Amino acid sequence: MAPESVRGSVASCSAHPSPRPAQIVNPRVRPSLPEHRRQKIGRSHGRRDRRCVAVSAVAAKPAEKGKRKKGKKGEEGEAEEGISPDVARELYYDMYLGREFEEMCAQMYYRGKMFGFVHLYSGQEAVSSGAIRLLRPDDYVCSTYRDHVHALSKGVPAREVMAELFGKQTGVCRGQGGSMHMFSRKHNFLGGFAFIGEGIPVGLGAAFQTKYRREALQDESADQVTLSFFGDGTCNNGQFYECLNMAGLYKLPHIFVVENNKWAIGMYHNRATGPSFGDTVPNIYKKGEPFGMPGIHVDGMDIVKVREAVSKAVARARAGDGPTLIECETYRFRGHSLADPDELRTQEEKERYAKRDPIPAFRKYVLDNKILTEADLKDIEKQVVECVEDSVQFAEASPKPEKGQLLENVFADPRGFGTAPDGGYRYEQAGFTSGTAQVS
Ligand SMILES: Cc1ncc(C[n+]2csc(CCOP(=O)(O)OP(=O)(O)O)c2C)c(N)n1
Ligand SMILES: [Mg+2]
Repeated sequence: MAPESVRGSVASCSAHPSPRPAQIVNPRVRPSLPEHRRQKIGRSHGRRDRRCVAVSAVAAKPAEKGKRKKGKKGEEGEAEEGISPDVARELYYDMYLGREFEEMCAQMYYRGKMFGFVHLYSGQEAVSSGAIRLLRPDDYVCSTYRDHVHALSKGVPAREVMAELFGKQTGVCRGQGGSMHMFSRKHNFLGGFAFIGEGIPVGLGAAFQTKYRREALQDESADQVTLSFFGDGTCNNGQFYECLNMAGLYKLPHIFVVENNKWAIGMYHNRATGPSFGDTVPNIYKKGEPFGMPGIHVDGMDIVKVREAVSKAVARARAGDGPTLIECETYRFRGHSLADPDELRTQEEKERYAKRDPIPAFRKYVLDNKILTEADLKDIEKQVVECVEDSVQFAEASPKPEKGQLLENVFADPRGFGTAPDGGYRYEQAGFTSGTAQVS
């Protein structure tokens, strides 16, 4: 758990002892999904909760040496009697944070505070919060270029994500990564990746090292699982199949989480992807079985269902039973990136999915089932707004990276830039990075 964990009463949520990863059942009473209703919340200026710098990655403690969880009632992967108020608070906070954070990113991008491409996650929050908030801090997550919200769910502080987007030294990658390259070793967050499919083998590698440590090095504490996220368009990339094969072959503790938002930039999924034999439309989840793993289809706009599916997959992976492929049907509420005018998707389609907005749906669920009150939810919303505003002010006030940082983390030895007339290395000269470096 991140030490500087926050959240006020939700903060207390992450400060609660979490004896187990919260479990879900299919609730007996399912509320009908509400009409899309974007909650208008007033911006509260001047009130900043300084604690709002981390959303700790939840959950259970790492397994004791030699013990593998095997899904007893109330344990990982097993259904219980619904969602507790603490878990509901945490999930609502996380989804709401994801949405508010991204909406703020849009504002800041259009004000010229961010550079390059910025891909927002709005609409897909039930997948990130439903899957990642189940994990232990020592589990791994591998993301895509749509990575801000995954990072937040994994516990990277909002301040550090926003500062990274601003290209500031206090960013999670010290301002050197930017939107598509969030990475945090501390949070076992393996990165965002600009190339589609590029992250899957990285996630797979993490799962392989866990298995290797456990079986070859006999380290019985090695029971971490890895979740790799990627989109529907990415499923037509060869790396996906190579990784399915290796994960199935070695029974790796790896969960493939497909965020099927139906579009790959401007390409409609059903136009680009062939159906399985006997089907008329593509079903990505069916690609699991030929590689020796269960393939699950889940409503990715329903956080309860996502958690239930991922919980079972996590229990399976932790128990040594291997990988799972989970296809979450979801939708992005904005264009592919903030540079995309989003003219290819029909208004009818956008409105249909807007009605299934996962945030009001979960809000209604917790109210209908009397898990939380309206006042609880409003309190969470207020805290989130303050947290996001705080992250912007923090990013704004942070220093830019030093120019010398340009030569860090590069493969080439900076001494390869040659010697200067005074015998020193050019890269050591004042102003070396301020113009075009002349290599002698
Ligand atoms: C290897 C590679 N090929 C092509 C691209 C260009 N590209 C960027 S995003 C994208 C679509 C990906 O769609 P999907 O996997 O469905 O993810 P989504 O954006 O919907 O989350 C493509 C083809 C790329 N980034 N990397
Ligand atoms: Mg897609």
